[in-house]
Amino acid sequence: MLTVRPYTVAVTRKIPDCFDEALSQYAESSKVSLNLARQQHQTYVQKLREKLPAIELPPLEGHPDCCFVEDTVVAIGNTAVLTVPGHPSRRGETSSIEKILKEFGMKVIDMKELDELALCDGGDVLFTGRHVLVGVSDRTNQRGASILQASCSLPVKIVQSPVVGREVLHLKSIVTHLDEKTLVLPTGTVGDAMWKEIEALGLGYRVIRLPDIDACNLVVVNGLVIAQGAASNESLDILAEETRARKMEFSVISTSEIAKKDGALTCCSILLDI
Ligand code: CIR
Repeated sequence: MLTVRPYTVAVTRKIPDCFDEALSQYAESSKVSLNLARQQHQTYVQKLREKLPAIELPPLEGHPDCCFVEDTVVAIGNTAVLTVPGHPSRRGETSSIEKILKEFGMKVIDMKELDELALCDGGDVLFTGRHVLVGVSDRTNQRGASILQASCSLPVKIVQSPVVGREVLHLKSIVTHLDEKTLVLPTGTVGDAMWKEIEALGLGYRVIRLPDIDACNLVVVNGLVIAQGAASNESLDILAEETRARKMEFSVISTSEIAKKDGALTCCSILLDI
């Protein structure tokens, strides 16, 4: 069994005081408990720390979505493409991320300097270890995907799906990977539509279909698979079995407050293999 290669450090950002003003297009609107959101975020960071060092950047007040650091960069190996997030309110989040990536000695490519019309949220970019799958969505356009194709050392495959940007926010809201050969998608029409697109690329992925979409956004870090507590028991049982079969660890954490702002698990960290 292949395994994704080890990550060496994670970058996270603490939740700002203004978090209740973060964007929310897909979740049912309800007021966020800032305290609980911070507790849940802290649990997430601690969970990552079981497997690698995790840096916690201070919150960017005035940027309610700043804890969703995944959207600001696509980093593979020593190269990082700083994105232009698809939603205008999020564009001020990238410069402090650029700073830390440069401190790590990474080669940073600034998307906006290559094409001022390019857009990309990291949540639309799935790095499986073998490929980079990019979902074109409301937040990521073809021009952004083309820059990734020109910048990444691995094959970058574009997934045109009618469901991303309509039924779900990002590609990774609906599909992530368990290992280099296995993707995780929901059952039902939304998952069917996405799987049809990916299968048509002929990349040789197997698929695990889970009964609910909340279970399909997994963080897989150095042998640990983290799932969202909002997932159904049926999905969690399948994941527990699949991770056991791969000799991986499996953990479930609650991120209910983060989900109120359309945040999944992957969005709260940048995983670097530098
Ligand atoms: C947004 O709409 O941009 C944020 N409220 C949520 C971003 C979640 N990002 C992610 O899953 N990669």
